[in-house]
Amino acid sequence: MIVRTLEEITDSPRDTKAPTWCSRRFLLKSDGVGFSLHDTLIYPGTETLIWYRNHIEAVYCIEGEGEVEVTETGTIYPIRAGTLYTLNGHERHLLRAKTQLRMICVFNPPLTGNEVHDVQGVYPLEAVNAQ
Ligand code: 9YT
Repeated sequence: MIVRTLEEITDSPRDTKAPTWCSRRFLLKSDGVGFSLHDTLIYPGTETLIWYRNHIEAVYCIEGEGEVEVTETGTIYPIRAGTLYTLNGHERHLLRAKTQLRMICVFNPPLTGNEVHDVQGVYPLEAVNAQ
């Protein structure tokens, strides 16, 4: 059994920081469970371009208010606590946080731990220096 707390992950190597978000990565590829699970904060007033070409991500909002726009269609979905969106079509999207969003994110295949988006909003299939 794997047991971890937010307190021990915060500011550890499992806490990945980007300009518009931070991601507390509770489960990673090295844990061997077939997915990764993250507690992510999206900072208020930000917009992030994301495109998971190599991964499926499910995102469950537990705090905050914002929206996600599918760039190909322009469709906008509001996000608030209790909203789940799943990028099962590898949709390129813009994530906007009106207030700080707290999201529980699950990735398949699992992230290795060091991924941050490149200029196209993409994570490589496997980042180097896995934790
Ligand atoms: C919701 C979302 O995709 N945020 C970006 C960070 C990502 N959740 C991660 O790497 O944990």
